[in-house]
Amino acid sequence: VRHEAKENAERRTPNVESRTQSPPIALTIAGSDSSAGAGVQADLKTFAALGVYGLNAVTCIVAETPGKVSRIEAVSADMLREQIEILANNFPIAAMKTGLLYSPENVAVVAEFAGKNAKGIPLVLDPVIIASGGQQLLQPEAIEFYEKQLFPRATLITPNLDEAATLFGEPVKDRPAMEKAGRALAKKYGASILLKGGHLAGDQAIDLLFAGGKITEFAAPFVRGVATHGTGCTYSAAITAGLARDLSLEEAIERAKKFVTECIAHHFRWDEIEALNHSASN
Ligand code: PXL
Repeated sequence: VRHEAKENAERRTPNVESRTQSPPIALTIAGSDSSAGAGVQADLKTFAALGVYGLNAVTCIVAETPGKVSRIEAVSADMLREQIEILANNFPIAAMKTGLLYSPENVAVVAEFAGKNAKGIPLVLDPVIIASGGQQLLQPEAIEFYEKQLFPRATLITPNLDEAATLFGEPVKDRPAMEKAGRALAKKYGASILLKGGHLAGDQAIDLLFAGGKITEFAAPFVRGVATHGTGCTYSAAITAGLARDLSLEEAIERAKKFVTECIAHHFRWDEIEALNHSASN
């Protein structure tokens, strides 16, 4: 009995070593996804899974299930600024990322913070424009604010093929087009670009990193037959977690790619729940 009591006491009071080994801190500035597969929820889960303490500043609230966005409401620019400032003034943020910023006003708030108070902090920018179900998430007027104010401050920008096509102004549908678009975007924004080729045909999901005039390829087996939601959020959050742990950009991407591939292979089967709901209502 005494032995048990001692064990319990130890569990309640961690030893000094584990108390002082505080995890690094990462911040996500993104939207809230009610179905919790994407957005701040995906980011915080990813940070936690990778041993990083996650902070969040919410830009908008999205009522949705995977594939169906029913309503989006913006958080005001003042409220977003307040969240970011209180966090920045009270926590040593080691790395940060942005997801859906939603409005031009919110992009401007983040750009001001990233350019002034957060100058030395690595910034991973996931340029969320359209949901995986095809719905427009970002207000179209926000793209210009992104390009002029925020992209030049990014450590890494992580467009998928559709987002790269929107930014590049031409379709990006094969490997040569990826190389052309990636080079051009890296030069245009003065930032490293991770162009995600996941949606290309083939048995490998291939991403290309354009950094320092060099192209590096990251490949993983493409997991077929799964309906995914939030993979882009999870990927950029995992890269941010790696940077918070002081990994190089290449190493952070390599580990993040493995993590996302693993998450996709073992993901929550939303499509099965949807099928059950359908058969119950018929
Ligand atoms: O997966 C893109 C995405 C990002 N952020 C939020 C979202 C979504 C997709 O629906 O809701 C908040």
